[in-house]
Amino acid sequence: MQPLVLVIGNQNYSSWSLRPWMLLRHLGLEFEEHTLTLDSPEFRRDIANLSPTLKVPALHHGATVIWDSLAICEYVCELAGRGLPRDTAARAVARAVAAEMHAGFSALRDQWPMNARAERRRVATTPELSRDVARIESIWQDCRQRFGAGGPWLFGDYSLADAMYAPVILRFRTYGDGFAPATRDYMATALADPHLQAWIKAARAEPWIIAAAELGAAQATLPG
Ligand SMILES: N[C@@H](CCC(=O)N[C@@H](CS)C(=O)NCC(=O)O)C(=O)O
Repeated sequence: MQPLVLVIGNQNYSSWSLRPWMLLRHLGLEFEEHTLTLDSPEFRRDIANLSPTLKVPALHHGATVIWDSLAICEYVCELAGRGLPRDTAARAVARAVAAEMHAGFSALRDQWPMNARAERRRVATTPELSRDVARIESIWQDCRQRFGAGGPWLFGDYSLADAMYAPVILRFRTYGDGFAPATRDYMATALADPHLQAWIKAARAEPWIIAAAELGAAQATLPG
């Protein structure tokens, strides 16, 4: 197979980059990372040659370039022959929840920007943000209950749907509180995942700060 090269942004902030990166790692497909620092002269210089939308992520596979996180996730599932549930109904629901993430949750995306290394941040809650969080909790609970019997992920085995929600796990960890038990269980599974841990470690090692994505006052750690 021709080598796969995934063009990504900063691991601390680039939520769209995290999704295909997680799926490639879980599918065991070897790939090279090409990192462009968001909001930098290097990004502006190089992106036009790497992605037609001038955004990351983009996957290069020989002469084929696939832009957009969801399209890349679908493509790598095809390459690997797995990554989506085998059952037709479960597969359709996995695609629906992935598409819902891709197209929606704008309050969550704006108000809780991904900041992989940050913990215990608190920002003011709005009704729109609360609605997004509640909807995501209900999606996760529904998928786990109806389709998750075969393993710890949304559809049992790790799938494209888990990859699409990986940045939400990090957002919930950074800003959230008071989640339902089912949410906490799924977050614990996702946060213990060695691939997500590797991403967080890489994010912590990055020197770049994007002020616009540094929201919320850090809460003091309580003694004891
Ligand atoms: N719908 C696209 C969104 C991609 C996107 O917005 N990427 C951001 C980084 S997470 C980006 O490249 N921003 C750089 C810019 O807009 O200059 C996808 O799913 O891949």
